[in-house]
Amino acid sequence: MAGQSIPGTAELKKLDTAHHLHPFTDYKALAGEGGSRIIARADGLRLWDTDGGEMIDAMAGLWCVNVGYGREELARAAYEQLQTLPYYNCFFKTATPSPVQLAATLVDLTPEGLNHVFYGSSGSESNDTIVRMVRHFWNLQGKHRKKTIIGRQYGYHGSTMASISLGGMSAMHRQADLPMPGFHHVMAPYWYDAGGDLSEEAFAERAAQAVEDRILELGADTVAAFIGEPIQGAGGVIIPPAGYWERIQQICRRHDVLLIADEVITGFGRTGHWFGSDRYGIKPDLMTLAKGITSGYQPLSAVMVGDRVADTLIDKGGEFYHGYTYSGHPVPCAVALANIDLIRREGLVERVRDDTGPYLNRRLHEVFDDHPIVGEVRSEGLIGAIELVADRKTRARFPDMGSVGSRCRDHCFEQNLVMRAVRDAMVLSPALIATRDDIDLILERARAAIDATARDLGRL
Ligand code: PXG
Repeated sequence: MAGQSIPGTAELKKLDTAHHLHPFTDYKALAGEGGSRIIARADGLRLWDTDGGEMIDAMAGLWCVNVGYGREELARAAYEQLQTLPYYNCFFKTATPSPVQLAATLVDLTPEGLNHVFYGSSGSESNDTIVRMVRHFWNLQGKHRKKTIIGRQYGYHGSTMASISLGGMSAMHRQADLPMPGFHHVMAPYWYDAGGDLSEEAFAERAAQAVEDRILELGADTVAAFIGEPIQGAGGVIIPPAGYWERIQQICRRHDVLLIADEVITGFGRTGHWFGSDRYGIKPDLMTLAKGITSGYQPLSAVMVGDRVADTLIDKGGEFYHGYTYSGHPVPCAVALANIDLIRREGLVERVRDDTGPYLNRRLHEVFDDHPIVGEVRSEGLIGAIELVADRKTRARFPDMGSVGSRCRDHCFEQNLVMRAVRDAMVLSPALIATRDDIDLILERARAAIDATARDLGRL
């Protein structure tokens, strides 16, 4: 903060509590606990708060800092772009170099058939863009009844009115009187939770069939699109059973329903592939990118638009009345280019696929398979979850779902480990630069936190 002195921790906490409404926060409860932890500095996987406390970040910020903190190359890219051209827009027949270069790079990187890019500054914005595009597309096709979008329970697509509607978070719906008309939700492919005795194959069939059943119930002539995260992140790292995405694609094709892959978390190497769509063989019509596109160093998002939608939009659409002041902002686009370059040069995607991803999976099993309150561990690449349950055999949950998870998250902080709880699942998604030693340290601390939670419950 050049030219300004930074207040001390106590003063910062006081000002924060007095004036700052945080996202997804119970304000009274936070004030009661003495206010926020203030993070001042970060490097690699490490965070330091203003009291000098050091933590290991097993969440890569909010699932986004893929290349880790403190990367000089990204800071330099932003600085140089800020000096050359801090802002110009892409409205009114203009462009700047970095969004153009980035568009070509993204087209190259993403699955075949996605040849156009529309920029935003957040995943939520880009999912709003998708809703606009889908409606415009079907109108241009003369199919004015094709309007409904189907999402899934526990799906998370953002926090604007349209993106909440796409998502399946019931608490968000209740608070905002959503979803809007024309948004429906079906079951998540959450095998551990809803699979009962079904085999993986049979459960994949059942979860995919729920989509087709809903399409038939609504009438295929009214269903515009299906949206899903290849792996559901904020919903609790729900990894789909084998065969699920294949079936979903068959169903979408059969009923001429557009397929939207929300890759905000699964993009840019998280699963050990550039995109979750590569991992599961998904060929989406539209794809949402954000977070890892800049490793969180700058706000940026993008919609990758498949040829079918893009061709219609371009050939028949006339002017598309949609865009944001910062669509294609040169600074985040320059940072994204540097970020992608870094991921490529350091071979981070291959490293996650061949080494650290499989290592995380093996160690999760070694550390937790015998634990009295762990029902399941699961991971894919460097995204994973540890399910805390009352009964390992019956998979019975603890009463008051979420309370054990939040207790465990507090124990993680006591261990200087940042891990997030989703209901009673502890989730992790460390930076892709994590080494085997980092993974060992994360799991050692996670084990200590889960042990402490089990002791609180009289289970250890
Ligand atoms: N899609 C997916 C799959 C996401 O995970 C968004 C869209 C929205 O992106 P923006 O940039 O508008 O936030 C997300 C965001 C959490 C958490 O606590 C997850 C997200 C955001 C904030 C918190 O898990 N995911």
